[in-house]
Amino acid sequence: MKTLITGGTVVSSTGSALQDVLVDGETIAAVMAPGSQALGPITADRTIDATSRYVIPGGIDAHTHMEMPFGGTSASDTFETGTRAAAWGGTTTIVDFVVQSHGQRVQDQVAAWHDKAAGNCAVDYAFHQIIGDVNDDSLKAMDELIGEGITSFKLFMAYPGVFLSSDGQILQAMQKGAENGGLIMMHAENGSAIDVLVQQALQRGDTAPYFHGTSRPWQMEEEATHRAIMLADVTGAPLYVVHVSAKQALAQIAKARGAGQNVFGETCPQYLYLSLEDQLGARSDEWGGFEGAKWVCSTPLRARAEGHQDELWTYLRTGDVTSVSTDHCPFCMKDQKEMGIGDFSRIPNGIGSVEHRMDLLFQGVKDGRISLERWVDVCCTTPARMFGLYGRKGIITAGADADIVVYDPEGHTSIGMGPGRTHHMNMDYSAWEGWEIDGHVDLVMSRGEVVVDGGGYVGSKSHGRFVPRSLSQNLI
Ligand code: DUC
Ligand code: ZN
Ligand code: ZN
Repeated sequence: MKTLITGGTVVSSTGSALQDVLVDGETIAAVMAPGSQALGPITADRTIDATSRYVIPGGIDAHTHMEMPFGGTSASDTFETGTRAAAWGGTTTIVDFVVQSHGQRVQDQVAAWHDKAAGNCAVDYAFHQIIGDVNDDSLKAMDELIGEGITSFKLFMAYPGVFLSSDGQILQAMQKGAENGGLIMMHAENGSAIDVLVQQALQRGDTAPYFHGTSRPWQMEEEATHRAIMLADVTGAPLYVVHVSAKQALAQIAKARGAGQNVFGETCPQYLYLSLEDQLGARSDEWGGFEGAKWVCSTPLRARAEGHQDELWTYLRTGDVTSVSTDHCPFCMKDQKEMGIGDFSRIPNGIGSVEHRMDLLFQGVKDGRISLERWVDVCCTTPARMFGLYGRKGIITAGADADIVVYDPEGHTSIGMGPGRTHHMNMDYSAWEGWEIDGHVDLVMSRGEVVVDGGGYVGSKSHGRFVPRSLSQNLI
């Protein structure tokens, strides 16, 4: 099956040009000047007219948690519903986290995640490994996983008693990363100190969702980020700090990068757009003092008065924010977030955004925050390079997988659950209700198969495949 995408502007991380794209089966066969006869007359089985639209690589969301057991419940999107929503929004690869908690064996957990995902994904998927219990067995598994295409390992400085590793354990895992080339990903918040602040807030009677934010102040993120950077420096491990929300943490990352260290920062749409004041402090008639639970996640949304959001956009433009993922970890209000009525510490942490990342970041282009090419870079190309997918994913070039999005810069997307709005994630609310985007995902192709077309999902849950990853291709 040959498909010719004509008339569009192909956008890469480095430039844009009017080009035709020929897809043959699952891969891109050629990227050519419009109407080029260099390959002789082209006979395609199907032609897609992309006139006036951008043709970009499929998005890569390198941070999702589908059906993850967490906070006494499980993330509400399954691999099936979550990857379908991803497809709707122009994301054609997710990298999800296999979870190893205390007492669990890493390899058992990897097998469990393969079982959950196989045959249930609308788009391609890969895995990172959470190491929640650093011990001889899990350190050995880190070597084994590299050979199985799982080449990045998340550690936690937060969540004592659940995922937190001591500094000594982190050091050991980093030594392993330095040795085998695995990328160390870090949830950087000082969990022990935060736990005390949380207990003190609850004892004062500060039980509403807003106090989730105030009990995780930016100093706790900056301190942990700095500590992680120092530990990485001692060991020589490459370090990728996930879901950075504090501008001070990013300053630490920028400083380390300036010194030539392999340190990278990820942020998420919620930290670019949402805030402690507007969302965690929200009190609609429907939810009263509890509405802010919709946006309880960690790291937390930060105070706009402190200027984090604007500064994050700046770091995104200048390169010290390496990429934008969602940390997609959805929970419903009913029966899930509600567990924390009267005690914010029981609200399961997480926001669902896998469907909206490409649109929300495109709005940054429209608003003059980032360039068109940087949009593709932070959403598609650098995530591919960062996580060993580049060449196959994250780029429109001959030989790459035909993961392609046709994006209309003059289209419009209304996000939310109301009529005429878009929301396909398995949640009973949208964290982005009412957001209006000056752009639209018109068509999504995953390995040569159209999965979203003309505003409808036409894919299947048997399409997505596990993608083994190489070591990071993005080290300094
Ligand atoms: N933070 C979240 O908000 N949810 C999942 C895990 C995490 O670190
Ligand atoms: Zn985390
Ligand atoms: Zn996460």
